[in-house]
Amino acid sequence: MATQLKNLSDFSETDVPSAAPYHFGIVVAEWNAEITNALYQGAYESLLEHGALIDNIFTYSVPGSFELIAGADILLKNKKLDAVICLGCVIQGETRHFDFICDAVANGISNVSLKYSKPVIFGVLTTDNQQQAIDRAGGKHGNKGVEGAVTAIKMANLFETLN
Ligand code: DLZ
Repeated sequence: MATQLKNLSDFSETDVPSAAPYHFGIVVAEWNAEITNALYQGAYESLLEHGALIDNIFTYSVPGSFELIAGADILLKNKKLDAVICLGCVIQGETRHFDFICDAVANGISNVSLKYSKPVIFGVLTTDNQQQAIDRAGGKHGNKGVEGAVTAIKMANLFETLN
């Protein structure tokens, strides 16, 4: 259960509630599949580690990170979920495509979250190059998929507590 904090010392980054009661959606972008598969593995295993049930995790793939928005929207419209984790990887290219996609995905995901009043997690790597992405998909800087799963569990728990 999420508890109301009285002072900062009550807070611990390592406290993760049990994921057992919750239903999760995971939407994974196919672009940069090597990276997004690693994010997905991290997120999925982390949900299970924290007690989520296999039958309560619903995974779908979409073509690119831009489609994560519609993917999350469709999932929340059609399934009873407590949180959706969006996983993607956008790598800087030579055009402004990068900026448009990153802005659209960040705004779109937060709009879907507010529309359904459910946590929709931004597990999208936005990097200058492939190596930076590898470093954050199970490499030396951790795995953004794991971070996304832990965030989803914490937020599902918070929404449950406050609703
Ligand atoms: C078109 C495009 C480009 C150039 N780069 C990426 C990327 O680095 N990561 C990603 O997830 N998707 C990319 N896309 C695809 C767009 O997200 C989207 O799928 C297309 O623009 C079609 O809507």
